[in-house]
Amino acid sequence: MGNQGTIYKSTGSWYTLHDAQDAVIPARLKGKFKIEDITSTNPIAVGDEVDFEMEEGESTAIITALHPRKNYVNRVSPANKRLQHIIASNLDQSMLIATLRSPKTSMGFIDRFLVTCEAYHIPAILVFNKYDLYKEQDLAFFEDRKRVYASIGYTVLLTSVEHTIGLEECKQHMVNKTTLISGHSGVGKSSLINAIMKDANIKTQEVSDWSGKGMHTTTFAEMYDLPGAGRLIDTPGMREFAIAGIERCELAHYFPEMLQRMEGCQFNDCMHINEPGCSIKKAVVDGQIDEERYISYCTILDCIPEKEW
Ligand SMILES: Nc1nc2c(ncn2[C@@H]2O[C@H](COP(=O)(O)OP(=O)(O)OP(=O)(O)O)[C@@H](O)[C@H]2O)c(=O)[nH]1
Ligand SMILES: [Mg+2]
Ligand SMILES: [Zn+2]
Repeated sequence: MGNQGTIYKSTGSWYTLHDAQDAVIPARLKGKFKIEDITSTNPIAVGDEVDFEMEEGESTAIITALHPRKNYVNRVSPANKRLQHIIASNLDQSMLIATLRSPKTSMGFIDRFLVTCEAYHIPAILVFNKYDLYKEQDLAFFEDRKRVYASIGYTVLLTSVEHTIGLEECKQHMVNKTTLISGHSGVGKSSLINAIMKDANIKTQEVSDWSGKGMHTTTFAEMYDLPGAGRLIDTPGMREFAIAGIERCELAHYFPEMLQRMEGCQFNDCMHINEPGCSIKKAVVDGQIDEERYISYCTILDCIPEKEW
């Protein structure tokens, strides 16, 4: 008889799963495990629900089946551009940790992240961390971007893990949800999770165990239970966020402010670049669509190859 579990960590060939009683069990795949999605580099990802069997006479398990995923976030594999790497699955929302100082996150990166979240119907929250390092012009920039992204419908938060600013509000957005934490290396993803777990009186031993290992560079995605209900998934910092599996004609659907207006375009197949009667371009000129967001659209579009027939 099989058992059910949830994957909390994946380190290549070994996984850590939590069973229904919350026991932590190291697990791996059998050679013959059926991989349904051969275009991904990892058959099992953090957040996956699986069936497993204990290995005879061992305290380790064999994963025997993968339950259907509610959703997942992936990216082009850095090792092989034809393959995708699944970052995590069964998410309620995705939180991008960005910074305006040390290091600086580009708005293009933020928009590529948001497009991917839209494509997978995963609500996204933007968190600007390291507030304590921001100069006056950074704050003005933040306020301007907050206005733009909030008008599109995204939640935008300002935090300083270092100075404990904005963490309560951040935490409120995490309650009862499985949240993927993403962003460049060094923006404070692990620090944020650590601060939020500590505030909630997680045993200090568990916290220090974990920070000793991955505080500066998290190397594998790992999920943590929030006290009460909810889960946070820490991920390794990513340098780039290349768009995987989105077609040129779909792209505008993943810019909510464009989706909302594209019915007004004269042509059904308008790409919103140089077609006449384009309501998107008009909205950019009229200041209803942010010019930087429109530039992001054009830049991403340029990177998606034309479909081969
Ligand atoms: N000044 C300042 N430093 C911060 C803040 N938050 C985190 N840091 C520092 O930023 C550095 C990187 O933090 P991490 O939490 O390891 O960053 P990460 O995003 O998990 O990085 P990777 O695991 O490499 O992806 C650490 O030295 C933190 O102390 C903040 O709000 N302000
Ligand atoms: Mg980290
Ligand atoms: Zn158009």
